[in-house]
Amino acid sequence: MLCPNLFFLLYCYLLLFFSDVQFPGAIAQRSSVYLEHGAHRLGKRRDAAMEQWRIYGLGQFIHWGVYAIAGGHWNGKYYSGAAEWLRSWNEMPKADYDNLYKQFDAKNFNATAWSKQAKAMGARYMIFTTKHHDGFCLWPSKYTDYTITASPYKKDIVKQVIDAYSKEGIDVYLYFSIIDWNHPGYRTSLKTEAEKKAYEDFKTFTANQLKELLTLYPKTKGFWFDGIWDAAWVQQAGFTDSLEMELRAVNPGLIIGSRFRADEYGRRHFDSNGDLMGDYEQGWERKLPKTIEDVHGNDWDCVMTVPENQWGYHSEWKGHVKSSVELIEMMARSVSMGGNFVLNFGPDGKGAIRPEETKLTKEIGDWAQVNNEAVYNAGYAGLDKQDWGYITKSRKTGNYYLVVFNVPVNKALRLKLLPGMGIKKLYDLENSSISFDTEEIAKDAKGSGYFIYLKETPSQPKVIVLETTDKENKSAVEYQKAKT
Ligand code: FHN
Repeated sequence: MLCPNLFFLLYCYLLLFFSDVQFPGAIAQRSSVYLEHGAHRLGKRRDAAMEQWRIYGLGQFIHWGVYAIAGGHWNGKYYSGAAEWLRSWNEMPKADYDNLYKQFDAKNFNATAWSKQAKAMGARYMIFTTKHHDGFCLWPSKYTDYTITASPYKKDIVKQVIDAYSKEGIDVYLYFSIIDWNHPGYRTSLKTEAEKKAYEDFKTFTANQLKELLTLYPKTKGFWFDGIWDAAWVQQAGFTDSLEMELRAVNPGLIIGSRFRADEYGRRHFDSNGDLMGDYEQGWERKLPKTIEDVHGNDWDCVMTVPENQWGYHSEWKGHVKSSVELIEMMARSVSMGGNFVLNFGPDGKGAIRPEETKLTKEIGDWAQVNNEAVYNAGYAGLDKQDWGYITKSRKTGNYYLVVFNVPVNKALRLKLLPGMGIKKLYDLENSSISFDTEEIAKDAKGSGYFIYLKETPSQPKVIVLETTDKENKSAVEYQKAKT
C-alpha cells in the first residue's frame, strides 16, 4: 500500500502525461500552516473540463429515492422537515422506512422525458442523487443489497439518467451522500475501538462504491458530495485525501467540489490556510453570496430548492414557494458573480415531476429561450452591482448583459460603468432592432454614469445588450462639480 504522499506524487506524474488537466505539480503549501492534506492547488483549475463547468450557468438537481414514496407523511402524520430526512423523524419506525424500497416501482419514471424537460428549461448540467443519507442506491451496487435491484422496479436508474441526459447534451454529476444510515459501520463519531473498527468497513465500502460508480458510468463529469460534516468523517483527512486522488486518477478531469474532505485540523471547504479544498466552493446551499467579495475569486455553485427546504418529494409544500421570476433572478445573480445556479427537483414516488416544477421549467425555459446568452457562457462583468438588476459578461464576445428586474417609476435605469467606459451600442436581446435612449449623466475618475430610458415596464426580466466603447470615449458631460 502506497503512503498518501507517494500516491499523490505518482498521481500528479500520471496526470501530467495522460490528461489535459492542469493539476498542480505539488501540494500547494503556504508558509503559515504546514498541511499534508490541505488544498491541492491555489487559484482556479484551468483545464477544459473545468472551463466547461464554468460556463454552464444553469443546472438541475434531482433528489429522488424511496423517501419520495412517503412524500413527507407517515401514518397520516405530516412531517415538517425535509422529506428526504423522513427516516430520522422520531415518529418514523426505522424498519418501516427500510422496507419502503419494496414499494419502489417507478411506473412513471421516464429519463428521456426528464432530460428533455431539463433541456427545454435551459439546464446545461444536472446532479443526480445516486444515494442519499438513507443509503438506498439507485444503481445496482455490488457492495450492498439495499439497491434498486431489490425493488420491484429493478432497473438501473442511474444509468438511464446518465444516458438520457448525456444524449441531450446535459453533463451529469453524481450526488453521493457520505452519511449512510443503512450501513452497519456508519458512525457519526468514533468514541470506542469497536466503533473505529466498524468505521474501517464503512470507509472501504464508501471507497468501493465511489470507484464502482466511476467504472460503471464513465460519462460522469464529477461528484457532488454531501453529508460530510460528521466528526467521524472529518477525522479521516489522510484517507479522504488519498481517495480523492484515486477517484481523479480513475476519471481524469473529474470535478469535485469543496464538500468531500477535511484537512488534518478538521477544516472543511477551506483548509487551515484558507485555501479552497476542491475544484469549486460548494457552500452556497439555499443562499447566495451578497457581493463578489464573498466568493473570494473561487468558482462556486448555488443549489436551491423551490419551496423553503424540501429536496425530496413532499406532497405538501408549506411556506413560501419561489416563482420563476425569483428563480431567474437568483440565476442571473449567481452568474453575475461567476457562479452556477442549480435548481432542485423532487420527483414523486412513481417518478413523475410534480406539476409545480413542470410549470417552472416551462416559464424559466421560455425566458431562457430568448435570453440564454445572458447566463450561458457568461460570468462576472467586473462592474458594480446596479439597483435595477445584474450585469453579466459574455465570455465569448465580451458584450455585457443588463438583466433588468426592478424598473423605477420613471423607467430610467441608472447605469454605472468603470472610468473611461462608454456606451457604443445598447439593444434589446430579444429584438436587436430595439434600441434605447440614453443620457450621459456623469463622467469622472470614479466612473461614468448613464440613464437608460425604457419605453415601457417589462412584464418579464428584460435583458439589454451593452457594447462598450474603448477608453478614449469623449464625454458629452461638461460641467463643473460644486465644491462641497
Ligand atoms: O441533508 C442534505 C439535504 O437533504 C439535501 O440533500 C441537501 C442538498 O444540498 N444537502 C444536505 C444538507 O446540506
